[in-house]
Amino acid sequence: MVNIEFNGTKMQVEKGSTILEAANKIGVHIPTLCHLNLEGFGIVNQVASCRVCVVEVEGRPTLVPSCAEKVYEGMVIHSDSFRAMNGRRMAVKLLLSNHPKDCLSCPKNLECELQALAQELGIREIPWEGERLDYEKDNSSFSLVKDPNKCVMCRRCETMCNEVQTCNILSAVNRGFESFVGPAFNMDMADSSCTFCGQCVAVCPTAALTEVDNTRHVWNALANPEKHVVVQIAPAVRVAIGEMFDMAPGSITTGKIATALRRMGFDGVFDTDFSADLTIMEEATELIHRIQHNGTLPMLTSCCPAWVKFFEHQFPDLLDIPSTCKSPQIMFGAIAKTYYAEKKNLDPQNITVVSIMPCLAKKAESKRPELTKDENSNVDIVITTREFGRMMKSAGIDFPNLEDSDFDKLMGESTGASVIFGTTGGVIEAATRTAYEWITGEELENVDFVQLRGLEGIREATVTIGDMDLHIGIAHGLGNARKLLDEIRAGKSKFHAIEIMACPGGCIGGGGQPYHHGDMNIIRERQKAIYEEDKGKKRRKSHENEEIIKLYEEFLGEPYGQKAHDLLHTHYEA
Ligand code: HC1
Ligand code: SF4
Repeated sequence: MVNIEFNGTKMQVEKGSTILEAANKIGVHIPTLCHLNLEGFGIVNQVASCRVCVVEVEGRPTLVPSCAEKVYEGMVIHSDSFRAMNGRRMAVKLLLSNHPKDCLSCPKNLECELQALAQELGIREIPWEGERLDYEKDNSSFSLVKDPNKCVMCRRCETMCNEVQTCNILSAVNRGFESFVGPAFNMDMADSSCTFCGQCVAVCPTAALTEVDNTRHVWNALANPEKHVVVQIAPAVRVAIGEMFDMAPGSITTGKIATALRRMGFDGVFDTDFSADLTIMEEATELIHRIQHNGTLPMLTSCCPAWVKFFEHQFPDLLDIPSTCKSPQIMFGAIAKTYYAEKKNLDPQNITVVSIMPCLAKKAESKRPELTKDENSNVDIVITTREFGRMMKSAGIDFPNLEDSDFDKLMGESTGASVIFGTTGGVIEAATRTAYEWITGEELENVDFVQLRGLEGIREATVTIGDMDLHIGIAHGLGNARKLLDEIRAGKSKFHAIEIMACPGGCIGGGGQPYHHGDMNIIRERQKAIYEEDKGKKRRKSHENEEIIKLYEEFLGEPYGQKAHDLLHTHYEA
């Protein structure tokens, strides 16, 4: 411990802390911009580039950045002096002097951290009109938009992409005033090896990186009387969307979502959880098949599209490792435009499938050539949780006070196994529940495989199923995934099955979720809510979903059979 004096109060703080950490511990607020503590990964973006957190230290000629400066014995700090406050205001004014001031129509309006800082620091005028950057926006991808003119060089996206995700797409382009963060040579994002995980978007403080906004396409479809518009909602959305309406993180809002979607005018209100149960039918069968027929092991889950892009780009020699199952979002599109169309006597051409996903990569996934070549089995429009929240706001929907309702029949039933898809560890737990009963022929009484749960970046567990010990690995965050993949490549993997999700926490931490600013407590609350929803379900194993049983009886035939192969499985390309 060291003795310091902070804003006139003497105290002891841990040796090695930064001034900012000391301030946080004693409840003194110092504003920050570039600083980002990715607590769950033990990674801190500490570039000290924005100078928004400067404080005065007695005996020092200049103000010092509190995020990078460590405390020492006898240090006397003032974060509330005129000089310190003025220094912070100056830093923000300088950032604003060359920032585009189109706040009213900016995609980050009211969610921008620079705008919030200007408000917090009471900035009412920007005395200088600085030179502006004038770069083209990068609209090349289906997932994200890059606007270099709004980049404040905080480097948060770079840390996320390079250190957490190990994708190494982003770095400083150009020098000095001309600089911004982008891919090498400022190539189009679509031409880079970007996975579209959207984690850079999740941590960008301004609108330099945002999601592609598809909301107008949804409104247009809803306004088109020729179209029968069905919607699916992903597992993780239901435990996060409430945050956009000041509900506590982890509020479970499944019933309110169904009501809101009906009010917005959707003709069919359905659940991706339904097709997550369907995925388990196929994936558990595939796993058992691979185990019993000396197939390629380990088998890796394939429902996370950023993860799929990652292994296609970075591990092209391992394309036979992932399951061939399409993701639940894409399986939903395939069933909506075939089985549902048949049952409802609709022309698939007139059905528009909308997905509400916590994820930016789901937008790109829905446009993959092999998943769109048959227009009668695809997803048409993908929006994120955030876009959905904004749509409800513009429609004047009082979300927190909506009554609950159920999803529609045919593709609306789900089990607890599908709900847990939304968190890291959930997909493999769901598959294990089904594989256990199918392999042993016995009823699984305790469905809670708690050893597979948690938020550790890499987890492993052994589950005994009959006379077999099933070795399971789990990774979330692509940097963690890379470690397991390197082991497989080196022939050292001990696992039979591995679940990988690209985003920290799994889909609950997706790049399209309400901004959580790296706060792992929010992720924890969302995760708790997922397991709570699972616990409350009448059925908790995918193969007990009665609508899924009927779907196989009436339409698909056997799991992993020919029709299922044609509609529900895919392939990967390097
Ligand atoms: Fe996910 Fe999935 S769990 S990938 O995280 O397998 O996005 O929520 O919809 O498809 O079900 C996302 C979530 C989601 C799919 C499912
Ligand atoms: Fe990197 Fe993911 Fe952002 Fe692409 S979307 S630049 S992979 S963090």
